[in-house]
Amino acid sequence: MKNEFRRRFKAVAAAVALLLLIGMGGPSPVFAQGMDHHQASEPSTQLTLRGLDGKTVTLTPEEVAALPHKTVSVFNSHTKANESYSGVALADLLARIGVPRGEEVKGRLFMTAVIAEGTDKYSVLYALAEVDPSIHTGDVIVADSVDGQKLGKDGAFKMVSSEERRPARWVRNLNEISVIEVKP
Ligand SMILES: Nc1nc2c(c(=O)[nH]1)N[C@H]1C(S)=C(S)[C@@H](COP(=O)(O)O)O[C@H]1N2
Ligand SMILES: [Mo]
Repeated sequence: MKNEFRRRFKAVAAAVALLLLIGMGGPSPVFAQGMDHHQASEPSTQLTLRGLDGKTVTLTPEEVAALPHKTVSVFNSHTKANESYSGVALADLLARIGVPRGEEVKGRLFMTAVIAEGTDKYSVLYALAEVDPSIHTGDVIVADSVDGQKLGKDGAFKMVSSEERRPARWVRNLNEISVIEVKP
């Protein structure tokens, strides 16, 4: 009886070990996503904005550079450095595709999301209310320079927001911003 138990225990242990080995061979998608955050991605070269009614505008770095800029000074907890980004307020860009701002942000617009995506498909979500300077204290900008220099490996554009403890929603190589209604 005791031997039978041992035999079964060994069989189960071997199966578990095998499953663990297979698991290590191919990381799960969740694990893979956790690991990719330092990897270089294709540099962004343009920025496409998609509005609520399907209106789409694509801007070149030159077009973005010509718009009014503001500077946001942040502490990057990843690099442990102060950084000063210059860029265009996201609300100003969204206004170009007809997204309401200021006092016009009300009702169902509080269930509206702004999704920012990089060339590597990394994407993050902001609530429209977080992006509106009349509501939120934080600044959300599409930066095109840092400390007076081009962004280099971070591409032509990088989403940067103040008030974040971790720079996880700062999308490097930003190339697409879509506004969607979460509750249609
Ligand atoms: N395009 C893109 N941007 C991204 C990421 C990513 O994987 N792809 N990772 C994010 C995360 S989780 C962090 S912590 C920071 C890290 O940025 P850094 O490597 O430039 O410090 O970038 C953010 N922006
Ligand atoms: Mo991160």
